[in-house]
Order: sequence, then C-alpha cells, then structure tokens
Amino acid sequence: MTDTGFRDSIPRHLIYALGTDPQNATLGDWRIALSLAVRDRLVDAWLASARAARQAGAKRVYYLSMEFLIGRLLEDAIINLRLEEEVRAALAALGLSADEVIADEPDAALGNGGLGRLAACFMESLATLGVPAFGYGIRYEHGLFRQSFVEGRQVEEPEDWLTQVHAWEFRRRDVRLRLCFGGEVVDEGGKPVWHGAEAVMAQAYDTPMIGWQGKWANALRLWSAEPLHGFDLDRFNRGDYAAAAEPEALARTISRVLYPDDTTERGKELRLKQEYFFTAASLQDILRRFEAEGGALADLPKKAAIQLNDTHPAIAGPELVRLLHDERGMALDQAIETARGCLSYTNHTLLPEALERWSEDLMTRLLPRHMQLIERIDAAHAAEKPDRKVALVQEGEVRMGELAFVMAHKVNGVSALHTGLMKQTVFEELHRLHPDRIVNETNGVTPRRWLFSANPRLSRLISGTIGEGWVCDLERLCELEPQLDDAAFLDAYAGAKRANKADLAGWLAAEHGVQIDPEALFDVQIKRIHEYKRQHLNILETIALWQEIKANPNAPWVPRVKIFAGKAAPGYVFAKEIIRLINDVAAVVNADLETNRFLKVVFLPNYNVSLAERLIPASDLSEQISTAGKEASGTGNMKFALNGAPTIGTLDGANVEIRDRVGEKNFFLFGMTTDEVVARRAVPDHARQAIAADKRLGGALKAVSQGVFSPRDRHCYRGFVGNLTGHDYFLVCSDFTAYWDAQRRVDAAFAEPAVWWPMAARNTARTGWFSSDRTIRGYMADIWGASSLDPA
Ligand code: BZD
Repeated sequence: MTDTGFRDSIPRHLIYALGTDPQNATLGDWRIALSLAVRDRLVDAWLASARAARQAGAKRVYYLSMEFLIGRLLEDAIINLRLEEEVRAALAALGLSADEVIADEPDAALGNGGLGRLAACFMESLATLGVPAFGYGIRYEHGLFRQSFVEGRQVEEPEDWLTQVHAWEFRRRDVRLRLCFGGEVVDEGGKPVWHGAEAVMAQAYDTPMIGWQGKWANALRLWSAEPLHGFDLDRFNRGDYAAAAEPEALARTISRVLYPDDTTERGKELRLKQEYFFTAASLQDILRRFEAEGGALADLPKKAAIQLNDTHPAIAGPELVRLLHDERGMALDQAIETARGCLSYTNHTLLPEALERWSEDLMTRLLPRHMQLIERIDAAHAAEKPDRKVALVQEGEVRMGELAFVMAHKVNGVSALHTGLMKQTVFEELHRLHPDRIVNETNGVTPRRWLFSANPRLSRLISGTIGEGWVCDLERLCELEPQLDDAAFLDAYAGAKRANKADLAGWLAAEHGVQIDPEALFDVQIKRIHEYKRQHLNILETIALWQEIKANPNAPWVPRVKIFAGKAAPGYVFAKEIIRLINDVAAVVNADLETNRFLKVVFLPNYNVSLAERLIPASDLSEQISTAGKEASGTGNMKFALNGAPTIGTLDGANVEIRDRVGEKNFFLFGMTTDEVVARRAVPDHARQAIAADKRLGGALKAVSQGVFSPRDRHCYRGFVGNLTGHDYFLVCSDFTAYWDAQRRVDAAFAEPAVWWPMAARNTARTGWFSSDRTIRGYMADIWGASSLDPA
C-alpha cells in the first residue's frame, strides 16, 4: 500500500468510501473517514499476526465473553499506533479539531460493567504481549441502555450504536455457521442423534484489537444472529409481508440486546439462547481452525486455551463434549478429558443471586442433548470422586458454576481475597475434591488506555522523569519513588491534577450547567449502582456533612464535590431509589446558599467508558466502599490509584492488595472486615444500635424520612429508610461512623498539600503491578500454557 499520509487518505476515504463531498461533510463523516484511514495502518500488522500464529502452529487463547466493553476505538488505535502527532496535524490542515473528531465516536457499550471492561483490557494486553488470541462474543445491535434522569429518576432508552457506520469491523462472508435449538434426541443405531427444531446462522464480524506500538493485533470476533434463509418469497408474493419477515426477525432477536442485568439471572429463555448461540458458534470456529491446521483431536488442549468469562459461556463444557463425542466419535471419557484440558473458568462473583442456574425443563426443551450430557458429565465426576455430594443438577436446576468448575482444568478468582472466599464458600466442596484447581489471578487494567491515553498530562510528567518504558512495563512506575520527596516533581504532579480538574469543571459547566470549584476535593464514586457497592452510605454521609456544615457554617470546612455516576439494572427497584435520592439530595444541597461553597453533589447521567476516562484523571478521592466480602475485585479502584486518587475503602476485593502496595498511610481504610461482617449480621437489631450510637446517622436518616429532599412527596423514602433501619443486609448503618471518621481524615490530609501530594503521587508510583499485562502473564503461566510470539 502506498502511504500518502493522512492529509490525503482522510479526504480520499471521505470521498471514495463514503461518497461524501468534503463541503457537506459532517463531523461524523470526517470521523468515519479518519477511522478508515487509521484502520488502513493496522490491517497489515493484523494479517501478519494471524499469519505468524498459523506458521508457528502456536497455541491460541480464546476468550469467550458475553460482554466486551470496549468503548471508543479510534483514539485507542491512534495512540497504540503512535499516530497522535500525524493525525493532529492532518486534521488541523483540514480545519478540524482532533479532540472533537475523536469525541464524536459513540461508545461501543457491549457490556454492563467490570466483567465486560476486564475483557476489553485483556484483549488489549493480549495484543500488546503478542499472544495469539481471539475474543469471542455477541455483536449486540443494542448495547447497554442510555440513561437519563427525569425528576431525578432513571429513565432507560435503547442504545443504537450500530445505526452509525461501524468503521472498525469486517464482516466475514466465509464465516457463517449453523446452530440449532430444541427438537429431540433420537436413538439411531445405538447412537444418540440430536435433531434440532430451530436453526439460526451465526455470522462473524471481526474487529482488530491492536497492541502497543502496533506490532501485534488479534481479532475480536462477534457473532450476529441471522436467519438460515432470507425472507419467505412465497408469503411475500401472497401479500403476507409481516409473516414473510418473521423468520428473520425471530433469528435476529438473539443478538438484538445486551441484557442490562448484572445481578440476577431472570431465567429468560432468550438469555440461555444467547449464551448457547455465541458459545456454540465459537467452539465450531475453534474446531474448524484446529482441523484446518491438521492435528489429532486429542491434541486440542495443546493448541486451544478456552477461557470462560464467568458462567455465561459455561454450556461450552457439554457443547465441546458433544462436538468431540457425538460428532467426531471420540470416546465419552476422553472427550470430557480433552474438553477439560482446553477449558478454564473465571468466577466474578460470590453473590448467590448472580450465580447462574437454569431450570432442567428449560434446558431440556432448548438443548435436549446437552441436558443428557450434563447428566453424563455429572456421573463421570461422581465415579471419579465417589464422596462428592454436590450434583450438577439440584432441585430441578442445572448449576452453571459447578458445571463450569467440573469441566475446567483451572478455575480462577479475580483478587486474593475473593479467591480465598471462593474456596471457603461457593466452591468449598469442589475445592476439597480438586485442591489444585482454584488459582488466583488478580485483575488489572491496561495502562495504555487508563493512564497514557486518558491522562496525557500525568503521562508526560512520568515519561519526562523516567522515560516512556513504563507504558508497556508498568511496574517501572516505582522508578518515580526517589522523586516523591522532590518539591519540583510534586509541584508538577499537583499541577497536572489541577489542570485535569479545571478541564473537568469547564466541561461540567458547558455540558451540564453545573458550577464547581476546581480547588475543591473531587470525591468520586462511579460504578454500577448496587446495594453492596453502597452508594447510599456515601449519600448518607453527604447529608450528615451538609447538616454539620449548616450547624457550623463558619468552621474551616474543606470544600468538596461529591461526584456520582452509574446505571441501575432496570428491574432493580432499590438501586433506582438510591439514584433518585442522590439526585434529590443534589437539588437541595446545591441550592443551599449557606453551604454550597463547601459542598456540591453531582450525579452525571449515562456513565460509560468515555465518561470514566474523563473523570478518573480529574479525581482526588476514589470511593471503594463495598460491604467486605462482596466486591470480587473491582478494577475502577486500580484506575483511580494509578491516576493519583487515594482510596477511601473497605478491606474488600483488590482494595486489600492496593493498600498492601501503596502502604497503609496512603489509603483511607474504614469498616468491618469480612469476618466482622458475618458476626455483625448475627447481632439482632444491629442497624438500630448503630443509629442510636451515632447522632449524625440518625439525623441524616430522619431528614430523608421526613421528606427534606422530597418536598413534593414527603413519604416517598419511607421504604428506603425502613430497609436501612430494619435488616440492613449490607450494613450501611454499622459502617457509617467509621466511614464518617475516615472522611474527616481525608479532609485533614487534603487541607495539607505537603501531606496530600506525596500521598497521591505514591499511589501512582506503587500501583504498577495492577497492569492487565501482569494479569495476562499470570493466566498464560498458570492456566493457558500459552506463550507470546514476540511482536518484534
Ligand atoms: O467483575 C465484576 C465484579 O463485580 C467486580 O468486582 C470485578 O472487578 C469485575 C471483573 O472481575 N462483575 C461484573 O461486572 N458482573 C457483571 O457485569 C455481570 C453481567 C451479567 C451477569 C452477571 C454479572
């Protein structure tokens, strides 16, 4: 390809690929033209990577995930290809602002939260490390819903990213696989044969995932559901237009929407169909590739490491056994062994309501052969471990966690604490039976997106101090340590943060009409709204603080802005109450002329990856305040620490490991430990006792229940307050006093720049371990047995 530079290639794509006259081009047209021009620069490396993997006969990593929360791709590609300057200059010459063009890209919101974002960070690290890999998932037509607020309440609207040209994907005409549902299993000459009743096609779309410096790229292969045949011409000709289109509509339903549910499995048939759809298509594709490259089936585990991201693809166990045994004639025991050699499973939650179970009836109806195979797998397991009590099917339900465990050679937790709890709780018996199976792989985040790209000011300071090597070797951030007592370095560090905060304040004013003081402490809690994450603990403390400021307006308060963002699952009523309360409190507190110099509350709508990229570099304090034992890991906590926002947090998930690394003086710890949580729950009336012992908490709850924040409907928070004063399962009341005290320690530290900035900078210097490169290396060594094809 001749490279004529972006000044030529951008208009060329605009004119010849989009058919748009530059004189009429919109920002969106320019953005797509730029994306195509940038894409041209990565395709060669991408194809070369696939070729190198084939030629080396390398083991490939297959990451199966219902979610890939990749966000925007254009800036990521520009940064990883190191094209920042060139693109900026070319756009300027065309009279365009690079920032505006980049910001025009809609987020690909193909995930709910941490689990989906982790998959995206892993894809980037796999490419950076030069590991041959595929991500496999679903090409949802509608990603996670768009959130807005009406009178403080969450309103959901469909997300429609695919109505725009998606410049990054390639439709693979030759990769279109057939799958079945339903029907029956018939004995044919002593062999069970599954005759499915309903068939759909899985159409592959590939998006290149490029690594640092563009040396290696892997494909993210997303499946779209399509009908076997187009529409029914006979019916159409008879004038029955709706019926003619019916098969198409039905098939497409499977990849229509991302389930907006990160807590409960609602037993929806469609969800199970989605799970089987993408898992079965991916396994067919994996076997096809393996067979095309030649090799004995028993050697599959030497060539394919298949990672199950949570239980959503857990049907992979029986499906792979079916493909090997039913369809390729391998003996059942060997098929189970071979499948287990390939498969491994990551658990992301211990919450009982989030552990998937499918009714035996539904499973039998939708996947009759799989139901039989699950029984066979269970029997084989029982034969191997005669003292096993856990059955895969219990009380008419198939337990997907146990199925994934039994069919995996390794099972991992996502932080040290979580992995320990897995062994003691949900997988206690299976761990006793298979003591070497559970391993820990603490999560990580990609430094390219979450520091280098999101925080250019801090990145420049770091690179100017220790060189650029940290970008792909994040632990080198520890080389900053000698600078942490240096006044000039700390000044520059504080300067970068202040500038980021000023940018955020400007954006909030322009986009949301909210005025905040950039000198105030930016205290940020951004994540899914969930009772265990305790946004309500934060807002109760905010109310108590407001009351205290009102009572003492002349005290030397440290000005604070409490920033919230996050979506609630549409069916999660209590989480939606929390959103409304935060918005109601914001309205009252922000309008209070007596206090609003010191305290503001902002709830930003439609939290997504791009908003996180804007907020995290401008944050002073990271709120990680879950009830101990409930947050498997957290990854936001890592992004904040890396960007110099110390944590106020409990001993939960990866907070524990963050604190170990940054040092206890640089982390605002509060609250009960996992063991204390269990003990506290056993105390009758624990919430009432806690309220009686803390006037501030009592005062805050009283204000909520009396309608101070809901003057139009004074009693609307009765249920909310009743929950907290009643059984308060997540122990908001019992942790309140400790949280309040920790916040006052934050105030004291923030008021002393000589204390605060070294603490913030230490968070950056000491969190290099939380790179997803390190996590991926852990998976490679402990789980996959895969190696890197050095992207030289
Ligand atoms: O996974 C999250 C955990 O809550 C975090 O603690 C952890 O850091 C990340 C990554 O390991 N879990 C989820 O995000 N879960 C979901 O989004 C989800 C989605 C669908 C169904 C069930 C859960």
